[in-house]
Order: sequence, then structure tokens, then C-alpha cells
Amino acid sequence: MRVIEPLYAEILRRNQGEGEFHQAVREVLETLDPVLRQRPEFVDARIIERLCEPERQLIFRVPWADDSGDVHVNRGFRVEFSSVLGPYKGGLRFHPSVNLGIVKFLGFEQIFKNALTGMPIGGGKGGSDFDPKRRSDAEIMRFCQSFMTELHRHLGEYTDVPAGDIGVGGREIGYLFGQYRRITNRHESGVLTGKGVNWGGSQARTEATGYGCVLFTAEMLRSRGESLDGQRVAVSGSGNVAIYAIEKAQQLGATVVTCSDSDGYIVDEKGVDLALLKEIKEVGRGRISEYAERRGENVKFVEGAGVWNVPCDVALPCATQNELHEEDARTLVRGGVKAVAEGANMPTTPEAVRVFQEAGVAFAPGKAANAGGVATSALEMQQNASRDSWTFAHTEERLAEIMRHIHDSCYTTAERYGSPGNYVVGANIAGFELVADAMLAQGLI
Ligand code: NDP
Ligand code: 2IT
Repeated sequence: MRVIEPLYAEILRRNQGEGEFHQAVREVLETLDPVLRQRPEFVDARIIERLCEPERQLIFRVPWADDSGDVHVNRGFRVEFSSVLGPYKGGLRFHPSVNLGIVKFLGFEQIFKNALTGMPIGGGKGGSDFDPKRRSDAEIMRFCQSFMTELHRHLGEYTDVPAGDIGVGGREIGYLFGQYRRITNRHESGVLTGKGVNWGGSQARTEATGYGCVLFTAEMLRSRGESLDGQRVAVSGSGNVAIYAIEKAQQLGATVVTCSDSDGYIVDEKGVDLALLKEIKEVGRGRISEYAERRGENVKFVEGAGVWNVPCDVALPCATQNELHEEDARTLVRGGVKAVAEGANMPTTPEAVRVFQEAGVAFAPGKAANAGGVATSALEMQQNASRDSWTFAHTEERLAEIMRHIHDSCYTTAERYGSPGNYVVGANIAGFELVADAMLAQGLI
């Protein structure tokens, strides 16, 4: 951290009160020493200072009226972090906790994640502190229309291409796309990803993040001479990423015994009934407690707690940032966990990551393990650009290839820089080198 400490101090000073952004930056910077020693030109060109300053940050008012006619004012964000590798690319999050620091942490992570996919996409992120829970479809539509009425002027298939994240799924992307099309009078499919498959969306985009996370886990286990078959898996969350992580884990022979939402978690020792979970969450937009009520007496619902007390071989945090703490990590290690892969962005606190690494647990950071979602978004952009549409099988095969490629580049980079088996080091350095080389080539901008 010799070069890094003064840089980090300056980042704290310039970005006060943005705790999640500080955490994400620190986690990357503290692994870069070996590459900065070998490549002093990155230091001379002040690559890190430039990378930590977003190219553009947009904050805007989003007024809308609820079904009773009452007026609400939310705050909208889009942080266009880096376009050195391609148009800004990254999701939109609608959640009451959203603020500038959270959007910047997510945008910063996205730069490296997108680089690791090997696809031509830059990094960005956006969203709003709007709370979609218990809102009617009509309210969601009006909110999305108001949000896009401002954001549209900053987007474009060659400029900035949003997608979903927490609170933004297929329904919201539909309303956002409709409003973009109306305002611009352009059916510009490549301006958003995660669209419906009959109007420009890609097969397997819905599944991609969860599937990719499990495929990455399978690769980590394979490098240790193991597989997912027969393993006991704990998944947190029960949204888009969690549901399709469960699906792929089950396809590969694992038993998923727990999942959660912000109210609590369920334990189903026979294995989660995915059809029931999808019906409750995707169709009914209901709560996880309903799962226990409908599945019967062998399933317990525990209110107000997370899933990490449930012993497992593989843990997949798929809900939100900082949801797996040091004590949870110790509990998981005591229970014999072998692999942890972040389906969510930064769900594991730095102290918890250290516990896993010291215990020799295979640990995959989100920027590698959950990159399947944005990679498939890039495949959607590719299909839109060529007015093509691929089969599910072909798209899934491309996703699997990309996840193998990300795994192998993290693995070999970690080895090359003296930290074998450390996927955090591998992901950060591999992503950083791609971005930094492109910045050097493109000059001081
Ligand atoms: P969803 O909105 O579909 O699901 C989020 C899930 O996490 C819900 O079960 C939700 O519970 C739970 N959750 C959210 N916030 C909190 C919180 N503060 N405390 C406890 N539980 C919470 O989102 P996604 O599945 O799309 O996203 C999950 C994670 O994956 C996020 O970190 C996201 O950034 C990341 N990610 C998503 C990608 C994608 O393609 N969608 C791609 C890569 C990463 P409740 O309903 O009760 O709020
Ligand atoms: O965090 C993420 O990578 C996402 N929410 C997906 C971004 C995208 O553009 O598909």
C-alpha cells in the first residue's frame, strides 16, 4: 500500500460520507501494489486518480403522482464512470437506501467487472431512492416514465446503456424502454438491456447472473478437484439473482436448503421448491414467509435474520451489499463451508473476506462471480446491433464460455502476481490492467 495510502486519503477527502464507495475503492487499491511496481507508467499517468473520478455524475429530480393523486419527489442518479472500453454499461437500482455513494460504489465495481467479461463495455450505474414495494403497476409505470423523461437525454446505444438491478426487472425495463421510444421517436433496441425476448431482449438474460455465479463456483470447485454435485448450498435473497442461482445449482446436482428476503429466511431441508418460489416472488411479488406457509410443516421461517447460520458447503450471497459479516463468516467456516461466490455486489464485508481467505475457503468476488449478467447484456447489445436473436442454448453456451474465461483469467493473474488461489487479487488486477492499458493508449482525457 505504499503508493496507495496517500491516494486513498485523498479519495476519502474528496468523497466525504460515501462509505460504500470508500470500501469498494479500498478493496481494489489494496491489491494493486504488485502491478504498480511492475508497471510504473500507470503511476506516472495517474491512472488510479483518474479512474476514481467518474467521467460524469448526474443527479436529478423525479416527481410523480401516486394512485391517490398525492405527489412524491424522488432523487434519480446516473454515474457514468468510465467509457474507455465501451459505452457506459450497468444497471439501475430502485431501493430506498440508494444514494450517491452507493451508486458510485456500484459504478466503480462495474468498470472492472465489465472489463473482465472481455466485451466492449464501459462502467456506469444509476437508480433512485424510490421504494417500489407495495406500489401498484400504474404507480411503477408513472415513476419509470418520469425517471426516463430526464434520463433519456443522457442515453444511447453508443453512449450509455442501463439495465436492471435491485427493484428493476423486466416490468420496469419495459416501462423505461416505452418512454425512451416515445420521447426520442426511435426504436433503438440497444439503449437498454434486459428487454422482453419478443421486443429485442436476449434469451437467458433473466437467468444470466444467477447461472453465471453458479458456473463460476463450479469452476472454482473444479480447480480443487471437486464439483457441485451433492453439495449443500445456502443462498441469500430471493430476487432475480438468487432464483436463478438456485435453479443452476439444482441443475448441477446441489441441494439448496435456504434463501431469504429482507423479512427473514426459510430453511427447507428437502431442497427449495423452485416452482413455488418463482410463483411467490416472480408472479405474486410476495414475501418469503409465504413460502413456509404454503410448503408445509417441514419448512421453517425465521424472522429478522439472515441465512448464514444454516450450515452449508457452498454459500452464495445474492441479496445486497454488506450482508455477510465477520461473525457470519466464522459461523460458515465452522460449519465447513468450502466455497463462497458473490452473486450480489460487495455482499461480504472486508473482515468476512479475510476470514474466508485465512481459512482457505475458495472466495469469488462479485466483480468476477456475478459478471454473467452484464456479459449477457453485452450479448443482447450484440444481437440488437445485428438485428439477430439467438437461441437459449447458444446464448447459455456463450455465457458459460465467458464465465470460464473470467475464472481462468482471475486464476492465472493471481498466480502471476504471487497470490495463487486469491480470486480477489486476480479479479482486481486482471480488470485493472485491461482498463489501465486502454487509458494509456487513449491519452490524457
Ligand atoms: P432483486 O430486486 O430481484 O432482489 C433483491 C433481493 O435481495 C430480494 O430478495 C430483496 O429482499 C433482497 N434485499 C435487497 N435489499 C436488501 C436489504 N437491504 N436487506 C436485505 N435484503 C435485501 O435484485 P437482484 O436479484 O437483481 O440483485 C441482487 C444483488 O445482485 C444486488 O447486489 C445486485 O446489485 C446484484 N447484481 C444483480 C445483477 C442483475 O443482473 N440483476 C447483476 C449483477 C449483480 P426484499 O424483496 O425483501 O427487499
Ligand atoms: O451489477 C450488475 O452487473 C448489473 N446489475 C447488471 C448490469 C447490466 O448492464 O446488465
